[in-house]
Amino acid sequence: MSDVTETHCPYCSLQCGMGLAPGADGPRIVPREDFPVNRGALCGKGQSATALLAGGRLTGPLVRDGRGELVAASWDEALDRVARGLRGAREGYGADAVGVFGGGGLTNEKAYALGKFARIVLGTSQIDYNGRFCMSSAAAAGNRAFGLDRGLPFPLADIPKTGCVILVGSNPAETMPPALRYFTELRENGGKLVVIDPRRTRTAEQADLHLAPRPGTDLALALGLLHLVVAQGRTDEAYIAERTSGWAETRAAVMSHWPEYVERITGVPVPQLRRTVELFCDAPASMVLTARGPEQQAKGTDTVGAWINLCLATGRMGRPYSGYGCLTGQGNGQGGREHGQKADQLPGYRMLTDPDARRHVAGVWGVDPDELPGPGRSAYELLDALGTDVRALLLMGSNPVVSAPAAAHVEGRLRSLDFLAVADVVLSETAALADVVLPVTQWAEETGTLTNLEGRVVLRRRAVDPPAGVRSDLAVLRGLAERLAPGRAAGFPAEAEEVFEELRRASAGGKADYSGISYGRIAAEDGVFWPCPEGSPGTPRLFLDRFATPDGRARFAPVTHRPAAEETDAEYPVSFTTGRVAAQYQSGAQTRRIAGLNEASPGPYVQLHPELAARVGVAEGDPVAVLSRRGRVVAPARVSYDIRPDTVFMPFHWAGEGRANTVTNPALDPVSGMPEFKVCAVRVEAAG
Ligand SMILES: Nc1nc2c(c(=O)[nH]1)N[C@H]1C(S)=C(S)[C@@H](COP(=O)(O)OP(=O)(O)OC[C@H]3O[C@@H](n4cnc5c(=O)[nH]c(N)nc54)[C@H](O)[C@@H]3O)O[C@H]1N2
Ligand SMILES: Nc1nc2c(c(=O)[nH]1)N[C@H]1C(S)=C(S)[C@@H](COP(=O)(O)OP(=O)(O)OC[C@H]3O[C@@H](n4cnc5c(=O)[nH]c(N)nc54)[C@H](O)[C@@H]3O)O[C@H]1N2
Ligand code: SF4
Ligand SMILES: [Mo]
Repeated sequence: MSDVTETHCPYCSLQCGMGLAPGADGPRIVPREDFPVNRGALCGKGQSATALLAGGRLTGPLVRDGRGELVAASWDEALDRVARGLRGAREGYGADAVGVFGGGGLTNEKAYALGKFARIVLGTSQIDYNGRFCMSSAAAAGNRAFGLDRGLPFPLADIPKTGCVILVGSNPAETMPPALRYFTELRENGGKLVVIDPRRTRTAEQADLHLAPRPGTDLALALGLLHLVVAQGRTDEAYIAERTSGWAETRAAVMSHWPEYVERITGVPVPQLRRTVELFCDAPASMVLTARGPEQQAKGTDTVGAWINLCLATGRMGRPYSGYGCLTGQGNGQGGREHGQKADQLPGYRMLTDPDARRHVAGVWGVDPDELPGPGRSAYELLDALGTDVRALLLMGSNPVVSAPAAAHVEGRLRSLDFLAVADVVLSETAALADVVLPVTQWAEETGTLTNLEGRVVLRRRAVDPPAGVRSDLAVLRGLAERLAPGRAAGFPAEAEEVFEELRRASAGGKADYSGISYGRIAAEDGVFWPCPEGSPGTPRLFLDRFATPDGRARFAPVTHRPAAEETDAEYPVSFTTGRVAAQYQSGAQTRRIAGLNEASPGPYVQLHPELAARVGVAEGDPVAVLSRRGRVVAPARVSYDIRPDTVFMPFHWAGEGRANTVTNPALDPVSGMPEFKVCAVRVEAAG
């Protein structure tokens, strides 16, 4: 028997396979060359992930004392305090005065248990999670067009086999380095890569063609490309007739988006639009992949809809090596949105408003369907309501003080709560505001499943023992259920596989059907793709025969361009956009505590073009202030030709003076609730 435990990285949605073997100073990472997604490769974050098992993490519960300090406490004391805080809000103001905020990094089992806990222990409708900030627009557009939302409708291994990929607002060279290989292989096979990003990123450097639109204009860009497709007679009329609905209205909507008009909106020259259409349509098969660039906009759902339109009109959806896909982000960005921590959702991607869904899930939970609350608010709306009608919050797996839009406002809302409990691995900026901090086990210390960006359900296995003072999220929910609804505590087992077995039943017959998946099968098959009803082999490729809509046809979205929620003007003349760097993860709560990653990326910066830098009077490394209607941040200038002169970029991984989200606009997409992280209007000044 080998002493290597096969498990997965704690961070992003690639869920790279890795092995852990016992070493002299804690576990040692050994590559899993046979795991198909990453074939042994790991990025710097994955390679250093064991560091946080040893140090920099929480090792015991903390409660706020009479002097306002967080001090060590026993688990009983901490859980009693949380139960009191949540019960107090409920008794004083009603069940909806208690909020729950989850995360897309939580395992399927945790996401499932958290949703169940909110609905049948707390009885609140006020639950949502950080996935709203991540891929909710792509999810909404996918549901609208295909009747189903799975990030990629095919495995990553299909990418090298297509002829052309348009990668829209995605920077895998930094955000999923081991996946870059699929794009390299595509080009080695003669396929073409088009990258659309206002910045010339390390990903854009690899492209055959790089389009650099003004932030927030992807909707116009996609419509402009489809206009050219129609004008050049390159639509696939047989496919449109056989497999889609709604083309006539969409075609009409597209016709007003002339190339010259689109060039004016986006700043992308007409010849580049034409070249993109050529590359996309000349290839026998092609793909459009979006990530946060086009999605994190107040029109993200319509924007993704427009990219899907392009795939449908050219007959490139539900055919081999073709189609639209969204690259999800967090470790369980996919599964976390399927099992009920979303405001409107029940397990198996069922909807809370559907009477059959309520009956089925209430049956599994052993409660009356009428007892289940209705849909609650989306994530930002929930954060915005803290301290007003939501008086107490249980937060598990997110750090909104750094990652929410208009973060200074959100921080104020969190401070105005009557009671805040945070379950986390580390003392994040948000945990530091809590009345009670519950320290939880991490990836390698616990078992659970996650669903990666391909829809592949993988099994993270426990490889090491946690420190004595920490408990798993599942044990935390169990402990709280015992205190708040003892008769229901048995429905909250601390053992992950037991939760998964119930999740299988709850998801059976739903869109995200996991009933045929078991821990044993996942281990034997390198993961299993949902939908997977009992007896099914799983579904690596979706929609080859029909779409998941009632009539089996994909629906076009008749969308037209609209401006960003906040356009530039004389007072705020520059576009502001945000994103990621390779060595830091999200709010940085975990990665800022790892020495090697901090050396690689020690702090925030403002990327700006030499022309803008000269106008403002700053040189490389000088402090620059970025001001919006929400607030002001300061960080060193990074002067670079790799960005449009009318745009500045900041990574959002840091707190304090360089917190990018102090500046961002919380304008929400009306369908998905996605905030406009990728564009707002700012003024840039020298801060020296
Ligand atoms: N190193 C690292 N990796 C990560 C993460 C991390 O925090 N750090 N997070 C994970 C998560 S949760 C996610 S969601 C993914 C995100 O993965 P990505 O979507 O690849 O990451 P971002 O950097 O947010 O955005 C991608 C690109 O969008 C561009 N962009 C900005 N505005 C616009 C616009 O208006 N239009 C277009 N077309 N592009 C625009 C930015 O310049 C940026 O290069 O990464 C995952 N992987
Ligand atoms: N300006 C700007 N803002 C953004 C974005 C952007 O592109 N620009 N991107 C948005 C996106 S896509 C995302 S996904 C969000 C993410 O932002 P956050 O939701 O803040 O994500 P993380 O920083 O990963 O926070 C996860 C927290 O949970 C803890 N944690 C990790 N695993 C577990 C666990 O198993 N249990 C518990 N209880 N805790 C755990 C971590 O230590 C950390 O404190 O940020 C969004 N914010
Ligand atoms: S790409 Fe993502 S899953 Fe893979 S090692 Fe890096 S952070 Fe981990
Ligand atoms: Mo994300």
